[in-house]
Amino acid sequence: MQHDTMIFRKESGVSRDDLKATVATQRGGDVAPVEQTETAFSMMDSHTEMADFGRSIGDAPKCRDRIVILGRTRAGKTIYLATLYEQLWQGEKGFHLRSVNGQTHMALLGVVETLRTGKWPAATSGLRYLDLEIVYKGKSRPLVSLDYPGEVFRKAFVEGATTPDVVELLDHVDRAAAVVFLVDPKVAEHGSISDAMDDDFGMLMALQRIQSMAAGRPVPVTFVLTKCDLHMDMIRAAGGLTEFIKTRYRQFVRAAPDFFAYTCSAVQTVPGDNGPVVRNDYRPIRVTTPIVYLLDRLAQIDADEAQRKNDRCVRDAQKRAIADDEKAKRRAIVRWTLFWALFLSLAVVLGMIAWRVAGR
Ligand SMILES: Nc1nc2c(ncn2[C@@H]2O[C@H](COP(=O)(O)OP(=O)(O)O)[C@@H](O)[C@H]2O)c(=O)[nH]1
Ligand SMILES: [Mg+2]
Repeated sequence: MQHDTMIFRKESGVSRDDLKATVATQRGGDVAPVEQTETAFSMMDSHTEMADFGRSIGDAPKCRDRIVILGRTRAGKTIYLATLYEQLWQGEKGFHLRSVNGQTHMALLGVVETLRTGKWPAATSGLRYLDLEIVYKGKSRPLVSLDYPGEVFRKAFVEGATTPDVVELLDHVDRAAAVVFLVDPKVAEHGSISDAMDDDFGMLMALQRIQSMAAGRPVPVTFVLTKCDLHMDMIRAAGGLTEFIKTRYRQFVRAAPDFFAYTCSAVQTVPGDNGPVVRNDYRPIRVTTPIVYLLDRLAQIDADEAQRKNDRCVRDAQKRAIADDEKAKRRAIVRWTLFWALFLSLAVVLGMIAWRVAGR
């Protein structure tokens, strides 16, 4: 199976008419950059308004500490996370995944066990958190997925509802230090128009909210097309991954500053009487890649921030040293002035006394 990866990167400092998106198509580690021109800014102003609309609920700043996995219902979130868990549960030293609570462990293990018997797990209903902690290069970060039905996304970002499920989804989104968008590409190709638009629009809204609430700190994003054991031919027929994403998720591509996109397949399937069934010897393909990318970006962002903080401290210390120096100089001038004033006064007094004594 051929899997593709690509990086969309809009170069900063370009004019409105000349916004460029550099698309690198990566196959087996070789990166061949391809230039493409986008006219993205015409959409931006109305997007900002829409983001503000999404921001009206619970807009106090939250601690951005986690990698958040977002996707509409049936996007493949649960199976993606379960296979990620399976792969990293016994991970190498310094790179592994653990559940924060027993429910998450049981839920994911249950999914893996079902998949290993060649069956699909039952769909999750209602809102449900999967709370994990990922350890990478010795540092741990929360990794959280929220399972939610598609209509909650719609209520949150299209209708602007304030129901508890919406508040919970927005709270989840607002805690993102980094985001994995999981998308089933078949929805864009063969799903209903409203589902396809909801996918694109919903992701755009979530992205806009994340960007508008991030207070200048970059929030790295990956865009993952799931179930590609089945969908690679469809993606190739559309002109490849780059073309597929550019043409099927236009709003998202225009709004995202840069993102890493790739195909993945958590499991592989064989045809069955009632649709594809899981091969019990499945091998998760590219499930760790987006997470590693995000963790590396976050480490870089943290390092840059620490460097900036350090530079600020050095600058402040220098400023303080200069101010102290100035103060010391001023004090010395005052001291010497007083000394000479006293000395001269004393000399005058002594002179006068000597003159009087001499005059008697
Ligand atoms: N062929 C294939 N189908 C998948 C894969 N991942 C998920 N699916 C299908 O998508 C359905 C929904 O997956 P699920 O993880 O429950 O989606 P969620 O609602 O986003 O959590 C599953 O029941 C499978 O039929 C995959 O890697 N390959
Ligand atoms: Mg689920």
